[in-house]
Amino acid sequence: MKILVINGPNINMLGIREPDVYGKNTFADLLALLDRVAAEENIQIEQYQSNHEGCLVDKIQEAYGRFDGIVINPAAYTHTSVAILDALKAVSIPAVEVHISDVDSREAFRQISYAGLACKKTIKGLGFDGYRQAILYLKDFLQNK
Ligand code: CA2
Repeated sequence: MKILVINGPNINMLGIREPDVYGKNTFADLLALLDRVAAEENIQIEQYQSNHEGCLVDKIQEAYGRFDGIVINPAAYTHTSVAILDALKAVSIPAVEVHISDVDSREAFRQISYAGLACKKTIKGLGFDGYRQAILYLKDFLQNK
């Protein structure tokens, strides 16, 4: 089973600012955590981060025929990007949307998600554990489909 984990803009800055919103752990901590989860669950994962919308679209397209599932935190592009929504629909790979913070209790513009419209599930407000839960959800979904 192969899962692609995609993170959008500024996620690579985690732990540097706004620890009250996103926690004090760094992006390197997140990468290491997910590598550990994958090893424990016997899942192959690839992790990708970009600050560029087109690169995220390219990566989703490249996943077609190569990955069984996608975990995606499109970060700010969640709330703006029809291109990412269309790419997820185009490849039709089961996807789970993750947000570290509870976007529903923040500004109104963060309560709109385009990417989420193409996802099986959205996990928000659980910090880094949301990514772990997304991987476990996809594992279960893919094994029982
Ligand atoms: O809660 C989430 O996971 C978000 O996707 C994070 C995005 C934000 O734009 C979304 O609305 C919710 C932001 C990513 C990280 O941004 C940073 C900002 C300051 C310092 C470090 C990271």
